[in-house]
Amino acid sequence: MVTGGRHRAGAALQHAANSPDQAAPGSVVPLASEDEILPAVRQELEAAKFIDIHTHLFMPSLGSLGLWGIDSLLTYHYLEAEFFRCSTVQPGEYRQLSTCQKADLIWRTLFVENTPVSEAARGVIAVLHAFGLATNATDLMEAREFFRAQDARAHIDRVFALAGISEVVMTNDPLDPEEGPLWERGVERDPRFHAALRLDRILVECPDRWNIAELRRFLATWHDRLRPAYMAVSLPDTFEFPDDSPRGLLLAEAVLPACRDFEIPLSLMIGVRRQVNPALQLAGDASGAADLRALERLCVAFPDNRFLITILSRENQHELCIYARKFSNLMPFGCWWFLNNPSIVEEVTTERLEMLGTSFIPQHSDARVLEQLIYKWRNTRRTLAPVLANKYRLLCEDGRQVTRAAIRRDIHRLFRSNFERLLPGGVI
Ligand code: RAT
Ligand code: ZN
Repeated sequence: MVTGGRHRAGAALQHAANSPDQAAPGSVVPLASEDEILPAVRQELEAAKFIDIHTHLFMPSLGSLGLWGIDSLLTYHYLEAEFFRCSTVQPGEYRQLSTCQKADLIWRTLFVENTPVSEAARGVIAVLHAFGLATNATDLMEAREFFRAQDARAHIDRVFALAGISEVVMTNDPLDPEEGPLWERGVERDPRFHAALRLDRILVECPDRWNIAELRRFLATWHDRLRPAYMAVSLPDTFEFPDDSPRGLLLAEAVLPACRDFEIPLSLMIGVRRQVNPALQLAGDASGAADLRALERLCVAFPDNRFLITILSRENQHELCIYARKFSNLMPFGCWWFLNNPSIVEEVTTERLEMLGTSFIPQHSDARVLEQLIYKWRNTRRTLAPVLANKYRLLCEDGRQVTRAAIRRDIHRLFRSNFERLLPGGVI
């Protein structure tokens, strides 16, 4: 990964501006007509390799933490939520089943007895199709055989190529009883997988068990171990700042100073209402509009910190753009979770382009299962091609010629260098 860091941001931007322009001859010739714009944008989006800045995937050395294959695809919590709407099976009964039995049940219910038109369901179809597997089978035999036959590492290469990405950022929780000990023993790093130090268990679940000095030591140890691209936490819609609760104090006096010292951003994912229906487990969370004045106060109080921000509620999106215009240390990213639907991605990205130009990160996948990268990134490209093309068309109408080189440079900024320049040197 090209690394910039705060002090080398200028150099990284220089790179961002130059490197994508060097390829195809003729790329600086203006596109002759507006009809050429959409195909050109599509081709450039296809050709670019993106960085996926937030996933729940794991590098191979973290073993069974990394999910892949048809049974994991079908038991994704987005699909479980949809399954319970279409079945009389209760969550308690469902939990008694093995993963294969759950996957069979979801396949039969959502894919055989219903047409899989929802975003998450269509995603499974797109993955099967990408591998040349039947999309209308009555059982999962063929798909299971196919995934069983794959060599894990080669399969990752193939999935990344199909998804058009070069790297992903994982979500790493040192306090996870399975994950923490693996890192402590020492794991083989894979340059395609960057780490992110996730702090939910500390800042959200039990902030009162920590004091500031202890957390500073913990963050230093885990920063050394993980070399994370950033620290991250998901926060409720009730998030406030400043706040003299244990969480507020840990954030202000341990986490933010640590991020500043290590020169890494803090990612805040704001607006989740955890476990509104606990019977659904991972699928039981909802969303709520937050008061983004908390963000304003954070940016004012910590001008030397960088914030990667994604917000769950649709209602907060315009306000987020306004704050990004006020604070250059705030980088909006992604259309998170319930927002990752074409209708909303189109709306939110259009708004961001109109208010921020290309100074934001349009999307991350949030993939939990390896092959989800394929459909999530394919959908992003499909939705964003006309959104970007429309902006170039308007620019042409207003009298500025658009070149391939400019399109390529913009895509590189949006999907790579806006993230790269936030990173310190030394990130894998
Ligand atoms: O999108 C999801 O899968 C959610 O369950 C969450 O993981 C969310 O993205 C998060 O990182 O908390
Ligand atoms: Zn996530």
